[in-house]
Amino acid sequence: MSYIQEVRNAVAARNAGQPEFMQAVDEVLTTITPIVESSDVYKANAILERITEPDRQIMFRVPWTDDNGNIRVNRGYRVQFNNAIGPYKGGLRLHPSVNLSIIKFLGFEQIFKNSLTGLPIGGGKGGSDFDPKGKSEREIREFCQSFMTELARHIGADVDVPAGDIGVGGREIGYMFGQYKRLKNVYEGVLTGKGLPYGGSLARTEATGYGLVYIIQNMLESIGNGFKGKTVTISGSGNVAIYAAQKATELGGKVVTMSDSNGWVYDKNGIDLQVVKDIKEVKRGRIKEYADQVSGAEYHSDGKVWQVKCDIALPCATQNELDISDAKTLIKNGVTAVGEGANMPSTTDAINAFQAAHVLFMPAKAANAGGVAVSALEMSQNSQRLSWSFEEVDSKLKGIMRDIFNKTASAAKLYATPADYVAGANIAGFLKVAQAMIAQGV
Ligand code: NDP
Ligand code: 2IT
Repeated sequence: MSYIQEVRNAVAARNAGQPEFMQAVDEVLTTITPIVESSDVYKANAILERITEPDRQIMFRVPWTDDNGNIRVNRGYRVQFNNAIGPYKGGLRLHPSVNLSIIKFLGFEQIFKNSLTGLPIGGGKGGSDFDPKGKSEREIREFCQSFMTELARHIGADVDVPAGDIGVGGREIGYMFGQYKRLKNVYEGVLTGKGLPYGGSLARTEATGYGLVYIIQNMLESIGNGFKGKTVTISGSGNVAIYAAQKATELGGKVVTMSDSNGWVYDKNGIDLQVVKDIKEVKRGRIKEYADQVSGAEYHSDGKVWQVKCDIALPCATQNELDISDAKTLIKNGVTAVGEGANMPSTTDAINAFQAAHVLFMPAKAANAGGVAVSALEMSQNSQRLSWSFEEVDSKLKGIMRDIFNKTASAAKLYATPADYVAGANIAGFLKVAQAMIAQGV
């Protein structure tokens, strides 16, 4: 049995009942085979065994009281996966589906994504099975404070720097930052995605969506193409989806769909983002309201946005939201490019189908790295006690996404198949972390 197969089996045995984590591990192990088999150094240093086992996995009780005075308990997580190239860095997710498997898949992917950014950040992730939907401001605040009361002892500006993810935006980061400061009496860049008056970076809100569109533009330009005149379908209507839609529209694309967990909207005239922002960022409402406000727009509570004919598909909601039958529909309808704004939104079968059909496919680790890259720029600004202009951060983001595209494309060409960006991103991300781990000893 090959070294990779042995490690794979051992990881599966040790992590039974963690399908999302195994899905992420399998994808990486399969695609880095040419590197691992090219030298004994990886086996001799047990790099695969070490990179698949988190440095530590923290699970804790988060008690809070609801507006009726009942005491409620959720489970909090922080998985500190790998700090070979920098402090642990990765978001916090608040969603009822959160469990150890999901946090570990996200933390594992973050190692390679953060490496690809070229910035000094390790991989981590956290969150809770708390459901923010329908909670009052006071309940959100109390939950965030209670969550941070435990998390504070495990993090720090040079140790582990959390940020937002599903269910965590500026409001939640603000409450968590306030609680950290109260407990530690230290003013430091311990979280990113902060508000602008207290150390946040301009362009962090836009960064993941903008970065996604920048790298897809780079990928399309490599075949003499671009967003101009293209029909774009987007899933989700949160932070990533909204700013991907904004930049895709600015570059001349027509975004015709957005969704949330209840349903999706189709607007043949192109989504009016002001309406979406008002529903989602101001009123915290449902995407259904878009069709009530915009004439000609359709709302569907069944099916998915992937049934709409498009040139470019950008899944920006959640893991495994695009499966093999969605991929087949997209291919049949002539999709030319897919970019993953969400983490692991495409199932393994769907990725294989896109690649077999020669659809340009940019995986999450490369495609959505703009968010964490600007988080690392926020850390730099905090350390320097300076803040950069929007234009400065945005232009750095563009450069970083271009660099990620070049690294991913050249690793694919050198070690795998040209335009196999899944292999390219995994290999390029892995090599830097593995070299750092080897240099630092066991
Ligand atoms: P938000 O909470 O802002 O938005 C999430 C969106 O996805 C909402 O429209 C939500 O709908 C939908 N969604 C979430 N879970 C599900 C589900 N189980 N089924 C259907 N729809 C769902 O999160 P973000 O935009 O920040 O994150 C979206 C994705 O992007 C995630 O995969 C995240 O990990 C990834 N990502 C985020 C980054 C960031 O900087 N924020 C950086 C890199 C990746 P509803 O409101 O109904 O739940
Ligand atoms: O998945 C991700 O990269 C994020 N949610 C952003 C992490 C960060 O630290 O900004």
